Amino acid sequence: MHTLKLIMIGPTESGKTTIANFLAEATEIPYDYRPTQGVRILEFEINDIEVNNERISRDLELWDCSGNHKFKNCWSAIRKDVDGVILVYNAKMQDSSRKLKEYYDYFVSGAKLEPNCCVIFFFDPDNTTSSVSKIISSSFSNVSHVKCNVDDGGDKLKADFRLFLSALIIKLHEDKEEKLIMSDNILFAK
Ligand SMILES: Nc1nc2c(ncn2[C@@H]2O[C@H](COP(=O)(O)OP(=O)(O)OP(=O)(O)O)[C@@H](O)[C@H]2O)c(=O)[nH]1
Ligand SMILES: [Mg+2]
Repeated sequence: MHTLKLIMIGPTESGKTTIANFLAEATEIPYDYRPTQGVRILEFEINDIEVNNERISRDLELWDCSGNHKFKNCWSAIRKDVDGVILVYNAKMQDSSRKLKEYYDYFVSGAKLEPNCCVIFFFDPDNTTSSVSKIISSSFSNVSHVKCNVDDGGDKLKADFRLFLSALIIKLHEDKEEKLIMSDNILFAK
């Protein structure tokens, strides 16, 4: 089974590196903001993902990308062979909807991924937003949208990540089976 390639992208200082480190259990948190230079690739294994009543393990590559447009010339290389996309924004920052749309168009639509290959995580520093942003939910109506916090909601964040992975792996299996059926039909028709 191939290593799953996931891209984590969103505006600068939205929490991508914080979340990526937490999911990969890479460092102690919290830590100070240090802008990511281009991209960092975190490789780790995730165990016990439930897929069609079975528990499986998968190797992951989590590409923690900079949100800064000065690295835009790397985007096409980053997007290559991507399986899933995690969009991240900070509820306190302005104009997130427009910014996320640009990342979504490039990394999800541009990679010909379907909306269920994407999930939106948002961090609310003041913890004032009880629910997700309606503007963002309506702009990305087929994308799951979950609040996350590495401090008090760490378990929930891990659970949401696992749910996303499980749905993504099921989708990839279905796509593979569909391709096999199509290639069998082509061979049969010849
Ligand atoms: N306490 C807490 N702080 C968070 C959380 N998510 C993000 N932060 C803080 O928000 C800031 C965001 O920093 P990064 O995660 O490095 O931001 P980034 O999105 O990777 O930014 P770029 O690499 O520049 O694109 C840091 O100061 C984090 O400590 C969270 O869940 N809890
Ligand atoms: Mg970063």
